[in-house]
Amino acid sequence: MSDKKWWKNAVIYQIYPRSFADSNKDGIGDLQGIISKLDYLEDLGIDAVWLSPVCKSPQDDNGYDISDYQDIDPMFGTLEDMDGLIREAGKRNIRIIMDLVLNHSSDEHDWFQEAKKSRQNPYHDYYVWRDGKEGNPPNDMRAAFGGSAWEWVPQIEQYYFHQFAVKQPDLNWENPRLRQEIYDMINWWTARGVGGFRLDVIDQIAKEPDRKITNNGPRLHEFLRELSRETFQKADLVTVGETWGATTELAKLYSNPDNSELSMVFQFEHICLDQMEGKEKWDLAPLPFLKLKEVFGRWQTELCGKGWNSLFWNNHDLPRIVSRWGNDGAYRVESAKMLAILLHGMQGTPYIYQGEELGMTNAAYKMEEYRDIETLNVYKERKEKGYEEEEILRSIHAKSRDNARTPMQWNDRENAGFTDGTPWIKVNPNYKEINAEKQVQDRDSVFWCYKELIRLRKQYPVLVDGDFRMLLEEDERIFAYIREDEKSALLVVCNFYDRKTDCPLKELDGDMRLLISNYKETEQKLVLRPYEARMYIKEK
Ligand code: TEU
Ligand code: CA
Repeated sequence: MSDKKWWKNAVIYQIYPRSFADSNKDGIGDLQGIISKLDYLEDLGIDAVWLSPVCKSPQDDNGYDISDYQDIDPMFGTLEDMDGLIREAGKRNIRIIMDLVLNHSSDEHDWFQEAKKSRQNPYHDYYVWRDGKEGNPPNDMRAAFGGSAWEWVPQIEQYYFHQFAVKQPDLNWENPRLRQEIYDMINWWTARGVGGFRLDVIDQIAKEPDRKITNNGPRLHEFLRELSRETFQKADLVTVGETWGATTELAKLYSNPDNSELSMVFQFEHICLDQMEGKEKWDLAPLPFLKLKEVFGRWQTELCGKGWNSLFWNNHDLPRIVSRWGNDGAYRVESAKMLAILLHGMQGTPYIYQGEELGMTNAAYKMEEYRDIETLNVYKERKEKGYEEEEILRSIHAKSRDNARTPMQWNDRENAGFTDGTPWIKVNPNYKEINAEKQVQDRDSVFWCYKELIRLRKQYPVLVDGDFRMLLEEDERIFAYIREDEKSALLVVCNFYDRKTDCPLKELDGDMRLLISNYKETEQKLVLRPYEARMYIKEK
């Protein structure tokens, strides 16, 4: 391998704790629930688990609103449970990656409770305050979850800034005391044995609201370098930043191999393709397939040797990939495997979001069955704007974050084996057909395809180090590429659609050995059946 970073051939599994496994019948997943499923994760073969936030929180945004960074929310368990999880995972060579929400806290955090008492309070400057303009907010900036980004606090006659919900006031990174408190907190978690961190909306910390700058503010990389120096660089951690505003140029800074900032970032260029240009994710548009290939190809080639990619289709904010760009009807299994093979052949660290390894699907619920703050707000907002009910629901069915948040489907018993109580959100009714128990026993399942892909990544260094070349760039149905190092060439060829298609690939010669595919036998090498995907290797 090019260098010894453990996370370069790692596969990371994301857990959304409240929807994973419930141990105490309150209908909400928890840390003991996760511990009880570690054998399943070990069997799958993953190296690390990224836990969405489990710190103390009023749960206005499901834990992305933290009121105490150094305690566990009682809903999930205790600090002892967390230590137990780190220890038990460690026995299975699985590291625990925590979610750091550093752009904002909850308004119930002690810092904010103090900050809003008076302008002279020592914590006041931990947040971003401005005076109003003649009873109006300082400007017209909007929050991500709807409404103004400014909230008035009558006691001190000032507005505070929030890029997300009203209960998520933005932290002021300009303040060195705040930064130091954050570093101390991170080092405290590292000392407890945490293996890494995912950094929530990290490119928004250097905001300058007076100039309407949210992400990529002028001081961003200065802050990141200081953060990294004071914390991450002191240990062998993996760090991944969530950066909606990343370009390949910026990603090379974030993931510079000199380790001055982060290990890698999540970039969202491919994720934003199926929406109307310049509009919101709710404004649906078909996926431009050639553009998808162009985006992946560009990230693969531009970061090669100069940075590091993360590879993902899903997370707790995104719809299920098999429903989104695959086919969750007749070809659910084939298309889920195709999307897995397509992604896991590339360079970078793959992330698997809970249930993705089962081909779990979106859930088209009735409005009263949704729980997510963003979904509830967009419904209200679009109703007020006069959108038709049907159109709003179509967007929500396609893009609601709750698509990813329905309970993990463990078996075909009540509530999919997720809880013996009443689940906090409805279980997807297809759990009798789609569940872990069934798939673990079935070698042809989506689960086994993921398991095999993880194993291959450990076995073939070309998957980690090989450079990337896109093939058939102009083909309207086939996604094909080659990865190459001194010793071998690895070929991935996928039919992205539900119609049989000819495959004019000259690279597909006799010396290629099939490593994995989603159909039992290859009938004709140069014809791809619906969603057919194959990965070949050729030793030089
Ligand atoms: O998400 C960042 C973010 O920008 C989201 O609002 C995203 O745009 C939206 O979910 C897509 O529809 C992170 C977390 O992943 C998300 O769960 C949190 O709600 C958000 O930050 C605030 O902490
Ligand atoms: Ca519980």
